[in-house]
Amino acid sequence: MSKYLVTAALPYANGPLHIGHIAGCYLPSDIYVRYLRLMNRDVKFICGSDEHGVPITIRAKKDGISPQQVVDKYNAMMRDAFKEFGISFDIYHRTSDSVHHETASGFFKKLYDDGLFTEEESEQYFDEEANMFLADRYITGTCPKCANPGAYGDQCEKCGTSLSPNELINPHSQLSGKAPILKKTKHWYLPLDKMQNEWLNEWLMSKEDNWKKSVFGQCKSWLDQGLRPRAVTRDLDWGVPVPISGNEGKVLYVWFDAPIGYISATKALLPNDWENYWKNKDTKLIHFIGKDNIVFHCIIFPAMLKAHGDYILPENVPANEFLNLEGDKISTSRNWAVWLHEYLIDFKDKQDVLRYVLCATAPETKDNDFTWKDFQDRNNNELVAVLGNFVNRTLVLTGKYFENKVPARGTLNEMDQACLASTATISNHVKESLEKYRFREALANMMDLARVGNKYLADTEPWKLYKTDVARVETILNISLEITAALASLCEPFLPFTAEKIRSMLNISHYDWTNAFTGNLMQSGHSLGTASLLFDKIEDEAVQQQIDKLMASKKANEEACFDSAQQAKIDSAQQAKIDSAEQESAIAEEASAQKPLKETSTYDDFAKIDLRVGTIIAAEKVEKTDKLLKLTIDTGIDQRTVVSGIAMHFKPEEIVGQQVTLLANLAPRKLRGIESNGMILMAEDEHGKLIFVQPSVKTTNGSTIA
Ligand code: B3M
Ligand code: ZN
Repeated sequence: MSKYLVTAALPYANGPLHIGHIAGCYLPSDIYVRYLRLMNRDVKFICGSDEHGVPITIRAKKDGISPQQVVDKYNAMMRDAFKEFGISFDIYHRTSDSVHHETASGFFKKLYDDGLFTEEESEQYFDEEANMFLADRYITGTCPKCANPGAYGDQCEKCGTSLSPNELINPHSQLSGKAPILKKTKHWYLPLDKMQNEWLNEWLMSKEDNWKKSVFGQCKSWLDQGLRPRAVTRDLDWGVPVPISGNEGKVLYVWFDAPIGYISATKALLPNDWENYWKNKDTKLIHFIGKDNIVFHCIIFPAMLKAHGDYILPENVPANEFLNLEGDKISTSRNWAVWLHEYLIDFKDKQDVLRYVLCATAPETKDNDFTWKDFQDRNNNELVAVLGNFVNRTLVLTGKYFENKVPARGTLNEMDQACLASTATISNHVKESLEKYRFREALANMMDLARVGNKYLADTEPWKLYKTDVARVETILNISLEITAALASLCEPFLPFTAEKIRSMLNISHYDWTNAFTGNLMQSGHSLGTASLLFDKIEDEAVQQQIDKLMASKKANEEACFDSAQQAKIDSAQQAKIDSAEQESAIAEEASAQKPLKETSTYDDFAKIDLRVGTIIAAEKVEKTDKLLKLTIDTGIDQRTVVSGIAMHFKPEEIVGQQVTLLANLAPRKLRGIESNGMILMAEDEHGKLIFVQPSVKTTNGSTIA
């Protein structure tokens, strides 16, 4: 029988969990594992905190505490929140544990001894003021692929591209804010270029039919660009030390050690049996992650495992897209998030409501939006009105008419038979969808069964029949209880707390998922437990409080943004506080509300600026970017190329012929290899959509604006 190793991405222990993390990988993996367990499959569910790397040291600097204190704090916090939310890991480990250090170190040493790494001395960015090499998130700059100004030295989180610091445009240190210098250092590289040709290409291409389109598509595009060797060590003082003598001050790259964390966690869970999973070709290894982790799990970690020689490779990597919040990207630094630990306090005992909403709106195939209004609606109109209502009516009527015992089933009419048949069909659909990682679909199927139940009660009206035909009412409630039992079972992977409640109301303890539904879950004469409401209505005030909380963080951000702008002017060197790149771009985005006035500029400053009227005479999308349009502008003096970040707002064909205001004497700048000569002035309308700043009547191209 095959075994399953299901992993959920190890969250960085640098902050609390939010709904984006949950919807991205923890809830889907938990649903899947609960399903496998119900099917009696041999499964181990592995997770833990990722406690190394720059994300941790940056957080420590920011909070003025040690990296160890950071990881101790957040590891405990996340562990508790997961548990309370019903995420049923078999182990929640941590990469600072000695088992992990030994495992990661041993893994590296084996690859090193086998001569698999290439060793290279190269020039890397160094911050002279901080006296430190700038690995990964210590350096930010503009992404060469999508022009995101806050891309990290190892990855652009906006477009998902994996980067190395020297690819960033306009790099600057997150420590001093300054442009870094280049300095020589030695590192070890995983020769992905070589591996691509040897086996990676072929292996990944064989996944086309089984993996999600979005996941396969990302992998394919990396392969098409050609993989490059990737450094697996860093000049840092926090992490797993490089186990080669004479290399003090170097540690394993966090993305080298973290996935090995899945192995160490399994070792900690099963000290004597872990190899029976990791080195057994009958094990299906499945990684649940968010889309920003795809390259690491689909290319780099498999390359490491294969290089080691005796490990299995992932069977599937069902990565999700991103969840947004109230129309905006979730952001830790801007506090634009719903924090799991706060939710668990504000909505005590409502874990399943959030589980339901996050599964129903899961970003399975595209980014999706969480809104508090939708949360309220789904609770009130679906959980309360459909699932809760059906279960409640069934149990209350049975209590009232039949002393809380399952009544006998008489001869079944067509409607009864159809109802049982639907239950069987739906049960199969739920299983099929779960098997294929289609959790939204599975959940919707489960809810369809509650709808079938409600319709059955509405059509048969047992409360009217009771006076005239008790025998018929017995059958109707017998069937209704049968559906309730099926619902208890089917909702278990999604809504484990609710399943437990229904189980206790029905006084049953066990479900059989391995066999098809036969319609004999409840025996007549069986005594039921005590009925209680499964869900209650969420009132406007409760969601308004949450919305107010978000609005307060929006406001605090605007103030922080204003303060930091002021501060920057007073002393930019002192401003060497580490703002994450995310925060920087967030501040830029935040500008949607009215920005404070900039510092006074002199007439001479203004006179340097050459603003002209021009006309867009051609426009096309810049390949492989979401944001950029390449425009040809007739300026009256010349026809020139301007690359503008407006592709999300306009289709190229819509804007040809528009008159625009052009900052015509801006120094040329290369974007995605295209030289841009000037900048188009834009404003925002009240919905945040960009609009052109243009003369109110058609004017001659080249007219100056002053
Ligand atoms: N800690 C990134 C993240 O939290 C990283 C995942 C590691 S999985 C091995 O998004
Ligand atoms: Zn990018």
